[in-house]
Amino acid sequence: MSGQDLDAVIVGAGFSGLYMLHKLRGLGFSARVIEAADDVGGTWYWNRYPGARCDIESCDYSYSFDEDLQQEWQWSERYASQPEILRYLQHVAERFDLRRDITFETRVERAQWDEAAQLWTVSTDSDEQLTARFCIMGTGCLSSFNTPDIPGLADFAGDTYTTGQWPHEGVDFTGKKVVMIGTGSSSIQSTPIIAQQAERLTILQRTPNYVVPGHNYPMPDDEANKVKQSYAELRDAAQESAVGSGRALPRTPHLATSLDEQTFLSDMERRWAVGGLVGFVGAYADLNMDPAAANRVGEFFADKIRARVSDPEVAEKLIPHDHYVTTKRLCVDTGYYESFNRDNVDLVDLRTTPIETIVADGVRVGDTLIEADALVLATGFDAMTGSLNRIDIRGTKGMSLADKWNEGASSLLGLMSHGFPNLFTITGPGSPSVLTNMVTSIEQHVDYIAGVMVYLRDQDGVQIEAEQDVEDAWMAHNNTVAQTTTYMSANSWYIGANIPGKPRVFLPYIGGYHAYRAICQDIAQNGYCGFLIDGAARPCEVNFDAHVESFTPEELMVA
Ligand code: NA7
Repeated sequence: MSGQDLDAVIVGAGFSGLYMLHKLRGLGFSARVIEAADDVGGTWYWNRYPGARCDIESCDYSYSFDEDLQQEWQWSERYASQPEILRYLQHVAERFDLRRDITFETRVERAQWDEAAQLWTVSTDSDEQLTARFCIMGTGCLSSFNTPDIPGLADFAGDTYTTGQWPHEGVDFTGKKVVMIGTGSSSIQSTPIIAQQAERLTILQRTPNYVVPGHNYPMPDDEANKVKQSYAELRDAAQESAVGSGRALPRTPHLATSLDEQTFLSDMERRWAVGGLVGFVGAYADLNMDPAAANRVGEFFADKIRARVSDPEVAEKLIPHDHYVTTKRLCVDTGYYESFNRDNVDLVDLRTTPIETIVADGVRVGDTLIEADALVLATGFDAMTGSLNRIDIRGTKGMSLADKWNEGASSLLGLMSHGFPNLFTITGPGSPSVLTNMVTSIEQHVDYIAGVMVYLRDQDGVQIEAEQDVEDAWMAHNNTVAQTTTYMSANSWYIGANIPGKPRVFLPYIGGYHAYRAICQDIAQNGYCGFLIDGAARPCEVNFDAHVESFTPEELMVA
């Protein structure tokens, strides 16, 4: 390599960056990971709030790339807690000797494409500069925390905690009055634990969410062994699944709207008894498409809330009313609703009484001061684009990626964006990512990116980038598929609605993991058409619609 430090710089040492490093090493590429934290883990390094846990079953939410790894690692619970996932990733880093190629406590600030040299120059906050043929972003989909713009936030005299940047030493809320803002997954997981400690916990809710029970349990040895013996089938099933999960419950072969009451209820009860989100998201062919189907399922959820929350007024406040089930990320709980049956937990509906201001000793909601010693911000993330836009990424002619995405993120397959040669985004906008089991999607992307790099190397090529026309076609396809669903109607972070001023584009690809994977394969089999190799475009006949399960209203009637 002349004038070049590495084949690839990888940003981030979470699930994406770790596997990318391992994969590239195995293919003979030189690579270095740059990581802001002082250890591996990514999302699972930062999100240490009490109760943080994965919503996908542990055996599913784990790497499949190495048989010995999956045989030797034993998960202790059905859904792994944050500390266990972090230990797993630390184990992976040790096992594959990854740390020697990771620079910790260093944040990438800028990445610039040098057109003449055809190299990326990556600059960090420690004034280091690395040059590499490829720059690969493993920056995560939910890693740029959203600090709400609430008047007086800086005036609060007590301690303020954000769920996505929780203190490593933990927080003891014993004897404290705690106010938590937000009722997404992070709040739903942490509420039961904070409620047990705090003298008083007040939850400030802007939008209630749909929540399914996790039914978490310690994994008995015989079940863990059974899982290990069936990993091959589990992983195969994940590859064929719309949500990239080998544990997804099969779709009921009837529409939610066509089932008689008794059959519908017994089907929903069966799913409820299993628990977990992958049993619900694809339960019926019409669920994500027909408001009537979503309402029927939503009413089932509402009745569950009424049954679990003793105070009927509180129960009604907790029932979602402004979006269809699944259109905002379904949450999974352990004891969330029961927390509201405690004497020391209050729920405030911000839609009825908004926050006026935060003051030194609490939060003023309407005319009432809610006293607080501690404030917990569980206010979410600038999803999918936040962490990419935080880096000053400059492509051809100095174009900034953030500027290109000013009107909405755009990429080919969530992997590459025209004007940014040799820059890959793992689970970038336009990829199935957050609508799937992230680990399945991450492994698919890493393998695919590595495949592109090997193809380029085999062709003696130097530069590859998305072709603008094909990128536009991909985004149009993504939008068309999203428009057929109820998802577009919700003010979700999927669409950027949680960040003031963020352009509204449906960010994740909603055609399903299996369809996405098949499209990627078609493109690869056609010589990676849709990607310009050293500036040369090739015709791309790949039909994006071919693999997507779609239903016309007439077909829905008979599905
Ligand atoms: P989420 O799901 O984005 O939840 C954030 C919550 O914070 C949500 O209830 C928001 O209400 C609320 N929020 C955000 N800003 C404000 C302000 N200014 N005032 C009041 N309430 C506010 O983030 P999580 O961390 O819980 O979960 C993220 C993902 O992690 C989750 O989906 C899983 O994939 C894992 P809103 O709904 O916007 O009205």
